[in-house]
Amino acid sequence: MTTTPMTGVAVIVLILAAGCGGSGTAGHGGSPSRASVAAPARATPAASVGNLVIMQPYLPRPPVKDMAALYFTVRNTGPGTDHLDRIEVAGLSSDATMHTVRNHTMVRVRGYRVPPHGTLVLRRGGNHVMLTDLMQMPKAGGSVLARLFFRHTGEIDVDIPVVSQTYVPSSP
Ligand SMILES: [Cu+2]
Repeated sequence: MTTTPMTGVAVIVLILAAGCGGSGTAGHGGSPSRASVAAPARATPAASVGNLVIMQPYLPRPPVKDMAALYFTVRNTGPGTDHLDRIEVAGLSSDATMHTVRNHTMVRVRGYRVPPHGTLVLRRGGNHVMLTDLMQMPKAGGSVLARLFFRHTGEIDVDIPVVSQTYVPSSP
């Protein structure tokens, strides 16, 4: 993903109000401004298998039970490309789909590429996992278990902390 220019607080509020389910462009039209461009603190790995490290997973507490989005970063320390083909969040939703944003419009994708010696970043305004028809309302401070299915590395289980709606990660 390319780094987007500072877009300001108004955009953040708009995204939060619209949530992941905002029809049209409002919910996915922009990215929150990055808090800092100076060397961010290195996040603690949440899970690691083979050459893949899952960093900084989070699920903002959704305003309604219809839909939630979750985000994380995958760091690939190896020389080979991998792909995230599927995600399950069995305790929260039977419908987890992968999306991205193109030309300010949310589009569903079949998966994400994890480049060699690179990172896959999911964040507001960009790649995200969307969960619909939630079985329960996630509570801030709790967590949900997600299983990520990578084509080459296989399954990685990740505990995803539920954070406040206003949470912005310090580093992607
Ligand atoms: Cu979405």
